[in-house]
Amino acid sequence: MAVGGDERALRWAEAGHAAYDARVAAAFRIMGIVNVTPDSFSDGGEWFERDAAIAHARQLVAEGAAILDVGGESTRPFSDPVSEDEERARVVPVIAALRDRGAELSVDTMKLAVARDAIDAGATYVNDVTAFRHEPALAGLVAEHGCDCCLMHMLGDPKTMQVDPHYDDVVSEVKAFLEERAAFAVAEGVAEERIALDPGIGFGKTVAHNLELLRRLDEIVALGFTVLVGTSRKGFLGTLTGREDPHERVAGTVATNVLAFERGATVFRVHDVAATADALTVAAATLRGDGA
Ligand code: HH2
Repeated sequence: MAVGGDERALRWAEAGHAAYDARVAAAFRIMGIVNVTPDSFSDGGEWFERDAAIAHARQLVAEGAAILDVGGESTRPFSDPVSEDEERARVVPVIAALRDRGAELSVDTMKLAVARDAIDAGATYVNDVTAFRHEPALAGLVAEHGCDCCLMHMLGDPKTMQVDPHYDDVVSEVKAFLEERAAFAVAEGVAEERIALDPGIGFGKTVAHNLELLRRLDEIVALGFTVLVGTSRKGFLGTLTGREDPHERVAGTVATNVLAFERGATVFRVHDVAATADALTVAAATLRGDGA
């Protein structure tokens, strides 16, 4: 059975691999996706019921998730926004139930009020796909509580982003956007080491844009911030492999995460935690040249 980072570290340490272990465990963090939504593109409705979401989240921790990303609003292409009350009612009880369960708790929201209640319930990470553009005051909230945050690139909004996206040079434009948003966050008081930047795979991007961002991810890593990627089960993997069912895109997801890891990304937002943990453990050991 796949095990969580800390548990894996303990087992390896017991087996006499203490040095190897600490370095591999520090190499990457897996963010397990907990969608408390009826309409997410790949698992919509599967975990909408509160107890099912909580049980699923615990399973993801057992599989190696260091962070749980709890979301109550789908951002899939063409999705409709959800009211603040509805989003709060979906995510806050789930976060409260997961407190002290072995993973850092992230709330996937663009709304200040939802983030505030999620933080009160135990979240210490805010994942905002608008990078503090929807509600700039979210940056101050993150700073005040010393939370981690993820700032993601998106072209337009979910309703319009996949309508003929265009860039002259996708990597430089995404990089410039992320650099500007990170500077904004820092100016609002967020510590640099609390910020992760995310190219926003699938958010206003064609298949070619997504592939170029992954291929040249080192250019975004060069900004000096933690880099997070979210390719999990996304449409471009289906286009490339012919797999229409998102559940069948695990191998494609793993391939992109290994490539992104090699280029310097260290946080991986995925549905399939066990497979990703195994792949990144092997990739980390290989790149470091260590023997197990
Ligand atoms: N992708 C999704 C949602 N949130 N956050 C970050 N930082 N990066 C991503 O790539 C990202 C994200 C979309 O995936 P999912 O949560 O599976 O679907 P939905 O938005 O339909 O709930």
